[in-house]
Amino acid sequence: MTQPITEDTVLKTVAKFEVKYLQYLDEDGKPLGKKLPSFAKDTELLRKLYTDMARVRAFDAKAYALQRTGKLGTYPASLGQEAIGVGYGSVMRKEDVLVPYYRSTAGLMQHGVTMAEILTYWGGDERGSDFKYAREDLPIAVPIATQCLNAAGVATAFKLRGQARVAVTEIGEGGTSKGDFYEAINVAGVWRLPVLFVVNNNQWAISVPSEIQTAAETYAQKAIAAGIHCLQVDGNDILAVREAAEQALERARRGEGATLLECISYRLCDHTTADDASRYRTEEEVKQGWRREPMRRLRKYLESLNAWSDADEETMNKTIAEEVEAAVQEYLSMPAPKATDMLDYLYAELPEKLREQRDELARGE
Ligand SMILES: Cc1ncc(C[n+]2csc(CCOP(=O)(O)OP(=O)(O)O)c2C)c(N)n1
Repeated sequence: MTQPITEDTVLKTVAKFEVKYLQYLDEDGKPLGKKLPSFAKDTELLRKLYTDMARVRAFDAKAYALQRTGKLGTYPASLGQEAIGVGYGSVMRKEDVLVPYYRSTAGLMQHGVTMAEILTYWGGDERGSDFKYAREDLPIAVPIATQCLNAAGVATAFKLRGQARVAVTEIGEGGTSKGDFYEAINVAGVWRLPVLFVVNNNQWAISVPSEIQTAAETYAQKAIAAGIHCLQVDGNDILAVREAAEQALERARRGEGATLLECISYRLCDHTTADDASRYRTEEEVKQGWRREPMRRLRKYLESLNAWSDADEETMNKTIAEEVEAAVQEYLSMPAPKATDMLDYLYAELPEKLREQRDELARGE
């Protein structure tokens, strides 16, 4: 009979871990403790963060409508998760690089990618990946978790060049099951890379709930195995997301390496326009999700400071509707791309076979 291995015989503890959780505002927008982050005193900034979340929400709704009328391809909305991308995006500098996944609309918009560019991409036109302002941000990744390795690569370049820049990437909690994710956090640890991995834990990977995606208690703790810093935050509390992201960026810029930030949120929408979430989750669960959503929470906090009114809301909605409409018009009125475009940007020099095909296309054969 085997003897269980116990403390009495051979065991000693070689490491202990804990994961910290950050939250400032409760579900009704009331501060939980006394010490808010210092930026929270700046009500103009809080109003901007609120407006930026509203812009993402309005944009998403429009994208949905465009898809339903055949004017856009499959689209993944961020309803209920706006605080994540607005939070980390609002503390990125221009010279930092965002390595987005398909649900990073909020982060992209914060980093200067236009709504028209995002529509162009989801309309199936690669010109949408040619960001005019955020020149060095990578294109949107649809294959799960590949963006994490790309971000580690970008961060390696920053480190080798001795630049104080950070690569920021975002991934769904389901995506953290992929090998690419583990490889990326591992190399980020070993090489002390200036990279921030933001996990959008919206509880669902299409129809797969969190409980059967991992046996770990948190997604944040995956960082511990990689030897990088980690924190779990309330992803619907923009004060928490912004503060945690800012500290992670500062740490990376100081040469102290990577951070994994798990942002706990909830996907209030379908996975994409091709999904019907009512087939795999209950109305009650979604109702619970609405109680915690990020916009209502910040609005209530702003109202408690007398820094937001119904009139502000009305003006904001009107302005945003106009901005979104202008972006839609820009997208819809784009001339079709040339057929040769699909080969022209593929290689520095086209291989012989492709050159022949390109010439054929150019002749319109
Ligand atoms: C390599 C790869 N495998 C499978 C898919 C199909 N797929 C698209 S989204 C998705 C679930 C992702 O869930 P999660 O990572 O939690 O992100 P979320 O969409 O919830 O933000 C899967 C499996 C894919 N896009 N790429």
